[in-house]
Amino acid sequence: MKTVVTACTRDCPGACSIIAQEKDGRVVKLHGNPDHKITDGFLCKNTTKYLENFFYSPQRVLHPLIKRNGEWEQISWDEALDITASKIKKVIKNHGSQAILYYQGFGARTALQSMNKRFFNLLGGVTTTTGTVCGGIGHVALEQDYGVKIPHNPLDQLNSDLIIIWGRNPAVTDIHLWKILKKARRKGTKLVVIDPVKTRTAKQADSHLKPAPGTDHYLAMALIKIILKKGLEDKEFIENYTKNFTSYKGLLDKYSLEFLSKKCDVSVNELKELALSYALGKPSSIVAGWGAHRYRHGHLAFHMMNALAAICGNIGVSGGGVTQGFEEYEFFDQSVELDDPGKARKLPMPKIGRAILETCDPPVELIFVASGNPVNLNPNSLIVKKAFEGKFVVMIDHFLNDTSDVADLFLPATTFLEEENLIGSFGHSWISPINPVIPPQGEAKSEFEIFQLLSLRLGLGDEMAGTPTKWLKKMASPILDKGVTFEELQNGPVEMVPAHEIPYADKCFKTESGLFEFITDFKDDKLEGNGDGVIDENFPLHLLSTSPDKWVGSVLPESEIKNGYLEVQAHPLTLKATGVADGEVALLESLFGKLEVRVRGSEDVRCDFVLAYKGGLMRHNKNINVLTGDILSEKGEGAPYYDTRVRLRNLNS
Ligand SMILES: Nc1nc2c(c(=O)[nH]1)N[C@H]1C(S)=C(S)[C@@H](COP(=O)(O)OP(=O)(O)OC[C@H]3O[C@@H](n4cnc5c(=O)[nH]c(N)nc54)[C@H](O)[C@@H]3O)O[C@H]1N2
Ligand SMILES: Nc1nc2c(c(=O)[nH]1)N[C@H]1C(S)=C(S)[C@@H](COP(=O)(O)OP(=O)(O)OC[C@H]3O[C@@H](n4cnc5c(=O)[nH]c(N)nc54)[C@H](O)[C@@H]3O)O[C@H]1N2
Ligand SMILES: [Mo]
Repeated sequence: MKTVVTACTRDCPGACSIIAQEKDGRVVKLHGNPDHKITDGFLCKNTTKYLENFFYSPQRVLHPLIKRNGEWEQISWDEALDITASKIKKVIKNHGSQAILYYQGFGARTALQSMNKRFFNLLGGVTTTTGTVCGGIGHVALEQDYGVKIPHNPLDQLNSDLIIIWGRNPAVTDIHLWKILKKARRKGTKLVVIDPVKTRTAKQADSHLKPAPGTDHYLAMALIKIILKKGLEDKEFIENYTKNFTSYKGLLDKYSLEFLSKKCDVSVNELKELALSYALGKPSSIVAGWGAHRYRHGHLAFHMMNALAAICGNIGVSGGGVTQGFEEYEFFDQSVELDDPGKARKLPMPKIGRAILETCDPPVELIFVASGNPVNLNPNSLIVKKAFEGKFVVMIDHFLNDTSDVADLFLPATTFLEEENLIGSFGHSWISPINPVIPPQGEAKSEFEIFQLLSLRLGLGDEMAGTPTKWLKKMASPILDKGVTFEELQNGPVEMVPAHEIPYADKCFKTESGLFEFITDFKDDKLEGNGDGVIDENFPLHLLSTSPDKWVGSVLPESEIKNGYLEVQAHPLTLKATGVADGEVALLESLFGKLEVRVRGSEDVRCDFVLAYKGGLMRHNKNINVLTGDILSEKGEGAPYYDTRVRLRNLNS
């Protein structure tokens, strides 16, 4: 039995370090690696079952495929690469390199994927995406207020008196963070959840506030008003380290506490209780998730969380702060990607379908998708599908999915058990090695090799030549400069920022003023509706579509892929008002599409929204994104999925 250290590359903050066991040429078991302080020697149930559900699944594609007359046919790598290279040449000759769209999803975020970008830059600059369908909206606020966004090490949460888990469901989406938070609770830390849904996390917390969707900024403003009224603010911090406090107070003065409480639909008593415990916690921390991002004005929620932390002096102290995502490429030298050669064009990821359809001069002719399933996971997926249908689409993936339904060529990729790579994380600051446990299954190739082979066919071979080790060493040079050897990096996970290094501990901020900067104003007349300030009364309910427990993104185990209906949850009063019975199939409609769904009555949700999971397959009529609107957030070029308004109708009405 041989063991190899590798890491999970799936779209999750864990990026777990794994010890894989190999016997007779087969990977037989995956264990968590105890040499990682955050992922700490255990794996989620999805990864524990990775071998049977995904790696050795008969559904995994192990040979290049081409679609002929609507059917997939196996072809050789030579043929697949020749076809791809000649398409690239032809499109560049007839329309220029901008007519190629490179779409990189979030299915894996490894270091060597920078080489994909290098390849497309070497072509002369292609069309890529700007903005994101993941975070982004709140990041703008964090960067504006602090200068740069720096989260606290998850282990620093153990030093908190009180933790607000804000728009995040770590019991499902980040089990290692959840384990740390539960440990903090056992030591006496109070856990408060702010979420419109009574999630698995909320059920195990000390208290739970259930605001109306998209109203977190009002909620935070209410907390701040109460704290200021009681004189519990940290005057020293405000005076010495912040800018715009007077204007910010002026902004607060425009709203009464009763108004704010009504807006977020949380009682003044509950607000007072949380305000006091947050202000008296020495320190208190905010662990924010992706829920509050997914609104057109999601940046305001983050501005106000930041303001709350600043008012109480909870910035720059151990156990404090506002922690959101980490940057997975932060520690790598990304100059291998090369600079934009000047001709690169960018289309907004949250509106990718519409943008492709509207783009001309030159129009998009060839689309390359790597580790993404935009036809499933991007908003308004019917428009995305329509836009992709007219183009030649090449994709690199492990499985056929909704995007492969509109693809022409499928190139099978290796996984983290078959390739050499490195990976950062969006949940902590560790870098983990990815090492091949066994040779690639079937004819799968790493993305790195695929782009090398294409570059040889396009006369760019010299620019992409070399082993993965050569390029990884170059990308890891900032890490090697810190005294870590490359061998250490290959042998096991490395912590880049220790828990005792506290963000903004010197109280110096990278803003222009060098101070923490409060937001000074916002207009709340256009915050509602489908992005235009107008609420169409025909579509009274928000549509929330969150991360499922049983799968990650849109990669479902076979047991979850079945016919039937997408299940959604609605409050019993919503069912009563719409004449839909618990368990019944009903029609869910938005301005963008309609879907038959099975409705479950649940007290865990509020009356003003319907709750579903992301990632169900379109071909089984379970893709929630046929309903979501492809609008852009006010800031940050993000996707405000949860602003989509829907109505629920009895099928017989
Ligand atoms: N309605 C709704 N939609 C959402 C969200 C939501 O909350 N609600 N969440 C959004 C968020 S947060 C995100 S990040 C996006 C994710 O959106 P995507 O990144 O587009 O989707 P995923 O399903 O995570 O992954 C895409 C593909 O990557 C493939 N893949 C996995 N590993 C590898 C690999 O090593 N190599 C290659 N080549 N392929 C690989 C998988 O098989 C999968 O088909 O979805 C967004 N969409
Ligand atoms: N098992 C599993 N784990 C995953 C993923 C997965 O698909 N499956 N996806 C991964 C990805 S790509 C990401 S980005 C992360 C996301 O990680 P999380 O942010 O933890 O998860 P989400 O389910 O996207 O949304 C978080 C919560 O926000 C709440 N919410 C919705 N609207 C509001 C609001 O207006 N205010 C507040 N306060 N809360 C609101 C939702 O009810 C939900 O419980 O998870 C990752 N982990
Ligand atoms: Mo995400």
